[in-house]
Amino acid sequence: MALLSFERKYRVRGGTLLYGDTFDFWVGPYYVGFFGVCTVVFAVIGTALIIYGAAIGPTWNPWLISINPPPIEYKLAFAPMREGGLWQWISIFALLAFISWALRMVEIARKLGMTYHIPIAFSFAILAFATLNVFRPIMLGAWGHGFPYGIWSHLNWVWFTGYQYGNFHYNPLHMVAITFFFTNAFALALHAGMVLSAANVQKGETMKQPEHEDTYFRDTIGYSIGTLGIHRLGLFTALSAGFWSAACIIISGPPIWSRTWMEWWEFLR
Ligand code: 07D
Repeated sequence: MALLSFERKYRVRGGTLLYGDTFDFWVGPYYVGFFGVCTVVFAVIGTALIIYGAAIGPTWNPWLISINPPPIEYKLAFAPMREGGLWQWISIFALLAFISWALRMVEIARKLGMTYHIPIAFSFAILAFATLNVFRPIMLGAWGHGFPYGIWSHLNWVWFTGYQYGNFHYNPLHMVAITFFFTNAFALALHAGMVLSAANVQKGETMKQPEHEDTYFRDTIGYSIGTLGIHRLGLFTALSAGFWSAACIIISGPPIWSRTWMEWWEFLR
C-alpha cells in the first residue's frame, strides 16, 4: 500500500494513554496527542531557559556557551538561578520533554497495533541521561556532579571526570559499553552494506531478495542470522551500549569505587 493511502487508512482515533480524544489529531504529517503538546511546551520552556542562560553569560559563541550545574556547596538543594538554578530547571524540563516524547511514541505504537520496541529503545537514552545528571549526583550528594550543558564544557567534564579515576579506559564497564558500541557499528556496517549490495540495483536489474542475502553470509562465514535476527542483534547491541554506559558511570564514585580504575585490576596480579 502506498504510504499516503496507508496513512489515511490508519489515521484512526484511539490508543491514547490520557484524556481520550482531546488531543487525538494530526497537524500535517505529525501526530499531536497529549504528550506531543507536553513535549513542545517542556522543550520550548527548556530552550528559552538555555537562551536566557546564554544571554546572562559571558559569550554568544555557540561553542563556548555553557549552562553550569550549581557549585558542590549547594549539595542537593535548589540553587539561585544564576548559580546553577538554571541548570536545575533546564534538567527538569529536558527530562519532562524526553519522557513525554517517549510516551508519544507509545501512543503512536498503540494506534498502529505495534509493540513498544521504539519507546523502550529511547528509554535507554533517557536512562543514560538521568544516570549522569540525576542518579549519580544524588549518590554523590550534590547536583554539582552533573555535567554542564555546553559543547566545550561537557567535553571538559568528561575529561575531568575520566582523569579523577586515573585512566577511564580501565573502567571494566566502560570497556563493555565501548565493545557494544563498536559491535553495533560493525553489525550495522555489514547489514547496511549487504542490503545495499542486494537492493540498490541499477535500472533494469532485478532486485535481490533475502535468499541472496542469507546465501551471501552462509557462503562467507557458514551462517546467516536472518532478516529478523539482524534487527534483534542490532537492538540488543545498541541498548546494551546505552545500558553499560549508564552502569559504568554510576559505579564511578562512592559508594562503589573511588580509587583509580587501574587499581580495580589489582586482583589479577
Ligand atoms: C547521555 C545521551 C542521552 C540522549 C538523550 C536524547 C538532547 C540533548 C540537551 C538537556 C549516554 C536527547 C538529548 C536533545 C539535551 C540539554 C541541554 C548517552 C546520553 C536523552 N569513551 N567516558 C562514555 C568512549 C574515554 C568518560 C560513553 C570511547 C576516556 C566519562 C561511552 C572512548 C575518558 C564518561 C564512551 C572513550 C572517558 C564516558 C558515552 C575512546 C576521558 C561518561 C555514550 C575510544 C579522559 C559517559 C553514560 C553514552 C557515560 C562515557 C565511549 C574514552 C571518560 C561508552 C569509545 C578514556 C567520564 N564513554 N572516556 O551512552 O558512560 O552516553 O555516560 O577512547 O559519563 Mg568514555
